[in-house]
Amino acid sequence: MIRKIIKLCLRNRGVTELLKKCYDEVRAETYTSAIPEAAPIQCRISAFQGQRLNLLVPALSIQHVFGGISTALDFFSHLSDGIENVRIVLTDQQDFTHGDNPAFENWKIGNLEDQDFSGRWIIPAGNRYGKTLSVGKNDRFVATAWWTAISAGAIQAWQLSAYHLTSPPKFVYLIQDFEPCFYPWSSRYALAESTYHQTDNIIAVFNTGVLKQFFDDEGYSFASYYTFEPKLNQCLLSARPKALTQTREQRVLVYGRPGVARNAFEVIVMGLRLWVSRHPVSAWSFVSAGEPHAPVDLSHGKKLIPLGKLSLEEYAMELGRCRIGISLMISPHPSYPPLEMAAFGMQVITNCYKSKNLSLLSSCIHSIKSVSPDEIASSIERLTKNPGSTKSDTFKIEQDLSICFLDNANFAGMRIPILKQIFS
Ligand code: TRH
Repeated sequence: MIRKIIKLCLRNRGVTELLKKCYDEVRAETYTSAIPEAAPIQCRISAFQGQRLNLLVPALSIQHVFGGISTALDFFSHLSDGIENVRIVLTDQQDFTHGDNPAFENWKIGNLEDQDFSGRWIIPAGNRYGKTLSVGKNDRFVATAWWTAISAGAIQAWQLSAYHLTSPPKFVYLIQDFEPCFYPWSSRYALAESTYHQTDNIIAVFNTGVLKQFFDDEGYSFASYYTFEPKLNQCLLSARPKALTQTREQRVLVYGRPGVARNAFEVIVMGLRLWVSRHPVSAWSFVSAGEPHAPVDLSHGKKLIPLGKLSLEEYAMELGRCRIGISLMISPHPSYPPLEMAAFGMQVITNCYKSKNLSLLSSCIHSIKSVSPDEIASSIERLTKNPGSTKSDTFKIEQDLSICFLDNANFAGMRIPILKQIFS
């Protein structure tokens, strides 16, 4: 069909002009002046007097839960431990059922318009136009992404005025990446960056010291902050012993998310193609996990086979089966997959970014300094020549990664001080 249209256009200038006009008109009509995710959450007075902790998170359905949301939920579950009244407000999701994430089957699902009840509630707020959230004097908020921080700031200002408080309540801001860089220079870039200013009434919680270091180096300052180091997902930790009984294959696992720009899928594919062109005959196979995509031709009969988003159990089995992993993250945050691959004894290719250098954490991690197809192909070259043992040296991995990744104490010590700060 597209080929037919192109042929028609090439033959007939008038058609080209007509199509161009249509295109410009459609574009003009679809230009938007709104950033929907940053639409304010309007509040209404609540008679609810008790202390209540609220998590503002974009989504909760299992297909949206990767490292970022999973960590936010884990952090919130630690912070809210022992607190009777808790809400999870879904800022981007319009509907939620227990089937969307069975881990929350004991929570009640409400609506923005509902009156207040005690207990644990999930409130989808993706469709909030003309609706209000009931907010009491003692509601406190945890933001988890830049647009949720904008909402938390607006709610804070509303509480100050609606309840005639003498100072604004503080909110917790879980910072898991330098989010302006998720966009080109743009409104979203500017809005995301704006959340790192005027931080007097914010308690920042940084996912990793290396990310905090990046903020310091860039000149941002937070009056009150905490940092924690990532830990291995509980489900992966449980699946690890069984996964490590497998014999490793000549198989490369790519963290493949073509839809997430910072995972640099295209460069990985270019690197794989380059390596295959240098080794047209080999026994290595290539799989990609993270997001569904079409199989990618690597030439010489090799393909990058997509496995899609695996369940954590299936992902664990791949981690125990493949020898080499490639997982890029063009940001100051380490991201979880390179650490997970190393924790399962794979040889991992990832990238440095400013002061981030994961090679310092484990001898299994090989961080490339410049992200180019040649660097990737050369790293694969080195690792295929010396791919390590077919069994994982569990003791060595544990020694390498225990401090940062395999222990469970990452939120210890911050719960009580944070609760004191926000509820004082
Ligand atoms: O949420 P993420 O996309 O990434 C973010 C980024 O690093 C972000 O910038 C940072 O803010 C935040 O994490 C902390 O998730 P990430 O790090 O890519 O981790 C992916 C998780 O998804 C990993 O813990 C395991 C899981 N996973 C699956 O469930 N199935 C799969 O098939 C794969 C490959 C991973």
